[in-house]
Amino acid sequence: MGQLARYSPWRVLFILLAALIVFLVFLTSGGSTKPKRTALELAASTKADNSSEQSVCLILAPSPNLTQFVDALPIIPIINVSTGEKIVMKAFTIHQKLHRDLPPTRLYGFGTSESNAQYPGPALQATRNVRSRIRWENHIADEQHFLALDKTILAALPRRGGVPIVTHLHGMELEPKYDGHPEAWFTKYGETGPRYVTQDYEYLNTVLPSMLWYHDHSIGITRLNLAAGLAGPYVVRGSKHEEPTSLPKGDQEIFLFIQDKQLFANGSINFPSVGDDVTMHPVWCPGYYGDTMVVNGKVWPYHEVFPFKYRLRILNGASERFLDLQINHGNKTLPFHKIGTDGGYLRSSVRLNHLVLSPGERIDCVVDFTGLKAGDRVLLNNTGNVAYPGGPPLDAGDKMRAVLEFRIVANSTADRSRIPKNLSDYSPPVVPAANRTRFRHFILTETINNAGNGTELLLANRSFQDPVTEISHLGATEIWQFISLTPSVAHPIHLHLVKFHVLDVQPMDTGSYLNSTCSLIYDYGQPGSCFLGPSRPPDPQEIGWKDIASAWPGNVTRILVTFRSQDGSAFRFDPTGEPGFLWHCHLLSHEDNSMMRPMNVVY
Ligand SMILES: [Cu+2]
Repeated sequence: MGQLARYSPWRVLFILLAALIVFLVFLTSGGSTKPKRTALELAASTKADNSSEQSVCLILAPSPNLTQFVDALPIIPIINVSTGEKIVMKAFTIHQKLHRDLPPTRLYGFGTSESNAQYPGPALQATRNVRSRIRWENHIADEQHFLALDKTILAALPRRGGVPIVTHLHGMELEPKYDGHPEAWFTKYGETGPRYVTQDYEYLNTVLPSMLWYHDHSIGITRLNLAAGLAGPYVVRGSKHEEPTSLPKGDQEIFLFIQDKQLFANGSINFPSVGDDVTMHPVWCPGYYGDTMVVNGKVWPYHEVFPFKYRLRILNGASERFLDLQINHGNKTLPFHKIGTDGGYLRSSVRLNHLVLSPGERIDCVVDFTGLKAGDRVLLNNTGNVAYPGGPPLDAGDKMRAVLEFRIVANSTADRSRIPKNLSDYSPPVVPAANRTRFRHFILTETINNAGNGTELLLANRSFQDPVTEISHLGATEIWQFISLTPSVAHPIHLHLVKFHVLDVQPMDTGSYLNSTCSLIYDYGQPGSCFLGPSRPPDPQEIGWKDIASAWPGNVTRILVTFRSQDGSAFRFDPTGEPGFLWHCHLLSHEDNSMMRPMNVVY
């Protein structure tokens, strides 16, 4: 009690109550093993140097001990959205079995009807430069969200009940009224957010061939709606002149939608319902790290493959968990051949032994199982630290080290696919002269309370409600510099409307910067400079067109963005209208409170 004596009786009462709730939840979850000190708790205890108090947020009751690789990987069904017909995508409450030994889990899912609504939603397949029309409908009848809301953060709170949703097509160039603005939400009961314009969206699919994804973006509850399942892949296909035709296709092209979840024994989702600082935010937590890996809606599935090449289009749909992926066959590592990014193909493939994928990020890669024998098992593994990159590593026996098992089955035919030498005419960006470039810089910070717990996250000390400061001219080229002052977590920064490139990353002395005893206007090596070393170019994982890039802690990360269509032409629509666009951190708990800013473009 010595530590607790520093706090008011109410705070002591709360901590005891929270501990009791955690204990009761653990008992009712059917857990039979003693909860051990997990990497999550270690992350919590290392988070605050000035406090021995643990984060309540990160101590969730462990999920039931589910056997890995007993369910087949679901293949996400594809819906063609470039037929000329309007597609209606409907959100419903669904109950879906995530694992052989779990009762069905209550989720929200998308489909064209209640009977085919699923988590994740179907893969929407568009043809480049052919318009898609999608009407997004909300059929979720719940009086309120089944996951706990925090009413102290700016959030969609309908007065007449219901669950607000609004769908953002992440990576698409489009008119703002079709962008899924966080305040353009709507409920089943006809109530709409203050920036609602329409729910009949049009996508011109002018971006280069690539995998995008659609997901909910409702203000203050995005983390809840994504944990509940409102997301799915969206792929833009090019003509045969725009895409290599020899790559693995058909059954040899697989969408992998990865999320971590924490589950109760009754199948339901275990999501934080008590915040670290209840006086400020009774429910909101700065992060959610589940202890169970879910791929395409199944817990640790397996997938049978031939000894052929496979194209994996991987999407990290997690709230906060970065993935550091490897493919292992016994002691051997199979390389990933990276062929594309969030924003399309590279010029030629890059061989990588591991892949880091932030929440919101996608990778297009080929893995070659040639030479493996029937019966061989190959694992898609994860070594990403909890709180990436500065958090503690996963324990040797942590089940989160595995994602998916590939099982080799025999096939007497030949694999006709190949990775062509030349994938596209992609070339790295040319940096214009400084006098033709606008520079913007942003500090990325987390507000910490006396107990060392985060209470909000900010971009340039501004929140979502502050007036628009990022107003860019159409056609302008800008360099955005992210000065990340948070100690351990990278913030994956996503810009709506545009694609960009990572220019470079440069280490800096955040302590001296915060004390104003150095400056970033001096180059590395000059007296008074905050820089601790020269800048490094984007590494092989960061090259290529991006719509999301990690701002690394203790570094200045620079991106180059031009406010025109990805193919270099002017936008074929008016991007200047209401309700405008956004840029934000894609860690969903950060985005929800309040690491998101409006962004407008003007003529
Ligand atoms: Cu963040």
